[in-house]
Amino acid sequence: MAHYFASDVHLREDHPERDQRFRRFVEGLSRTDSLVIVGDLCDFWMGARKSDRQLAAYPSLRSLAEFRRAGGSLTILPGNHDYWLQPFYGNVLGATLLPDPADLLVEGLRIRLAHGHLLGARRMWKAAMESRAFFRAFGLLPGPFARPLDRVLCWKNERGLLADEERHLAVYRTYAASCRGVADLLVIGHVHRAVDEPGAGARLIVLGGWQHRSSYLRIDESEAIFRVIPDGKTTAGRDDANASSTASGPLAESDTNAWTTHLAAASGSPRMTLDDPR
Ligand SMILES: [Mn+2]
Repeated sequence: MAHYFASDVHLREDHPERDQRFRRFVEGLSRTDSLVIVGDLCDFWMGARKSDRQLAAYPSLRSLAEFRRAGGSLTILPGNHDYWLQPFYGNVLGATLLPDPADLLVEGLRIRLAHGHLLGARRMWKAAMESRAFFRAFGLLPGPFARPLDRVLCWKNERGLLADEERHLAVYRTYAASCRGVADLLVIGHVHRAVDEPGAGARLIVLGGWQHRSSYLRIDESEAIFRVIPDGKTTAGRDDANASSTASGPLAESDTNAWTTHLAAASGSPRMTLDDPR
């Protein structure tokens, strides 16, 4: 059995490739595994504008429900995009819901989980968009009004992306340092860049978005591995330098471009206490 952590899949109907990538990952899990999703599984666009029934029929969400029904452990810590989907996650997918932040003990590793948007780096206008009223109102807007609004929000996100990521990462690093002695790993989302930094306090793992690749943390009784698997065959930079095709886990067979980090050595020997997150 193994424990998996992923975040920021941002499922939405106009990006079926994310659905395919994530479904392949979920279908590769075994029924004895556990999966923890650290927020923003569904994008705001899809979450606000679909009924529970429509969401339940969406392929990768259906595969999550099947994984759960087969005996898999599914835990969701909601993010800023899917905070209002908690009833759907709990009642329809059968997920256990976690508050933000949450602490887990997994194979002896103390893990602090947070989505990341509540740590102090987000802009005021984004905080206002996290209200239930905005979620409801966006869900009721007719398509011809909602689509341009969605495009403006995406454009605004893209335009300031680097600065926004750096601002959040600076806050994450400070927070990771403050977790010294309390957590071995700070596992976080929201920022879509995949990051692994040993740091001075808890080791900082930003799980990374699934917009253009797959990434997840896998912990079993012998090791913890952070895997980032770019889409397609062509990648540049450090992804190739750390290429590995030997790691196990979902998506492992075709992902010769993956980079992996073995955390166990850097975090000291994990104490072998098993504490299932459920
Ligand atoms: Mn987010």
